[in-house]
Amino acid sequence: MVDRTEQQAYGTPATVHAGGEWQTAVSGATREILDPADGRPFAVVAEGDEKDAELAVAAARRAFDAGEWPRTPAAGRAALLRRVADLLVRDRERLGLLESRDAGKTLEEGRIDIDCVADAFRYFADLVAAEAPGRVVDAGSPDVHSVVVHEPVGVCALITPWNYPLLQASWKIAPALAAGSTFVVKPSEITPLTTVALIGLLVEAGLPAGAANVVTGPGRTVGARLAEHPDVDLVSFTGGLASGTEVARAAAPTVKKVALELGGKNPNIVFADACASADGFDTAVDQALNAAFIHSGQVCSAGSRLIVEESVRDRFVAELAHRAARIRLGRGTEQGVECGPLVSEQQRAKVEAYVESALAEGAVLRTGGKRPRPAPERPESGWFYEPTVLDRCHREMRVVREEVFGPVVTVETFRTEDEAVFLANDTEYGLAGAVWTTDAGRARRVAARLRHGTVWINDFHPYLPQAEWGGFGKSGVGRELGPAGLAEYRETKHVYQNLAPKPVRWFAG
Ligand code: TXE
Repeated sequence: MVDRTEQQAYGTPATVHAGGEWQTAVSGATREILDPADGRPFAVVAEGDEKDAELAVAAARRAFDAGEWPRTPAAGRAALLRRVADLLVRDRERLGLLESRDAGKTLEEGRIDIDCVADAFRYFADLVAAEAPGRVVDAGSPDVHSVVVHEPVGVCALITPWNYPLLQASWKIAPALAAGSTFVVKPSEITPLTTVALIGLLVEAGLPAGAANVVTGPGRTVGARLAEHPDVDLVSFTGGLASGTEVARAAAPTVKKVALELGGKNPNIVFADACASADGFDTAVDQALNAAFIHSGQVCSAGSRLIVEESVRDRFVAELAHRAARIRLGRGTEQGVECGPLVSEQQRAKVEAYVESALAEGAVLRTGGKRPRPAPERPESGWFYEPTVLDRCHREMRVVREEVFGPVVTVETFRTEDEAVFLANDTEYGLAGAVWTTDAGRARRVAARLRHGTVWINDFHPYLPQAEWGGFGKSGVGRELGPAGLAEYRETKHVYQNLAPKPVRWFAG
């Protein structure tokens, strides 16, 4: 049973938001949101279905076709986005805490997420504010004025996952609004709270009614209806490969624009030269730890495949396992905790099954591979799992090929640069990868050969709002962030104006 006072303290109503109104789900259904640290409910949201999706799409359609937002000049749209960023900063503690409780991350990670969300709003505000209104094209005649303009794509369906709930929503919402589009967002059914809260901030910032709508509820009802809806012009999805292909299939008959961000199986290549000095070794191990275990590995760009040069493998893996075993697991809001639980019981069961299959296929467990002992900061009812290092892995293993999305790193080795590149690219995904080396030439050569959307050299995980994010292969279609992340939410139009029209006389009559 949820404590109503606690729910009110977070300020997230148990309603959907369509057409500028907060309202209960049409069916009246609700869903309890569980805290992954103890499995207990701590908030209630509306459990929408297809009917709520219908209402929200109709509202977004009206707001696009007849509302003021798509016709608001760029400076006005940028000003609103900046107001939203200021409100996010004002509410950083509340939202950071909400994200920590909902997604099971540490409070500090929750706060950092909110900072990154504010940065995304500011970035897209600056981008549209600085843009030229169109590109004049030389039509080869003084009697023709030809210009290419970018217009909002229309009604956008935005479907988001549970690992970075507000951050992933903001990478879609901020550019959609910057472009002048309207939207319906459907957050993950298990982590909807900060997205609902963000809609409140958009309303407070003065966004016209109907431009922003949120429907909480399951993917198979709300999400599927949004993806197939004929009045939706674009669907942008972040989540797993299986659901992403479903979304693409549902969207196909209406030929809407589709953007997909579907995760990865990301290589972290460590050359022996990077470990030659004590500092170099310490840094490479520290970053491999961060790459694999931040947010319990529930990160689309997690460095879940360590590909290390054979000559340093034993030393590297021993130190990695030693440090992984010392990571302090617990409730994200507890002082001193470094890593939270997995997001759900199902996710932990999935991780456990992958580790079991890896051991059956011959992997050697260096640390982890089980649930931790319960402790005051780590109740038994929470969905915790120990950081796990699996040595002696090879490319045929399921754990090496499929996205585990948990605190599990596999170790493969190489002897030559070619072999390292081969292993790194030996995946159906292609989201991100890293190379560690002190040889600048090798770093650039390897980076150029990696078939991944982001490549880090001597680093892991940083992203920039001004640089595109997205994947090769089955990691997705399209890009988020950067100018391309704005372009997703636009249509391109060529306007050709003849200043001196005359007959063409193609036809004699
Ligand atoms: O995500 P889903 P799930 C991976 C990770 C995880 C697996 C499954 O490996 O174990 O995916 O996780 C909505 N039509 N990632 O099941 O299903 C759903 O309601 C429309 C990678 O939690 O992909 C939610 O809002 N929508 C990842 C969103 O899609 C549908 C992040 C994502 O849920 C739908 C999360 C449908 N048919 C999991 N089915 C990343 N790349 O960041 C589901 N949804």
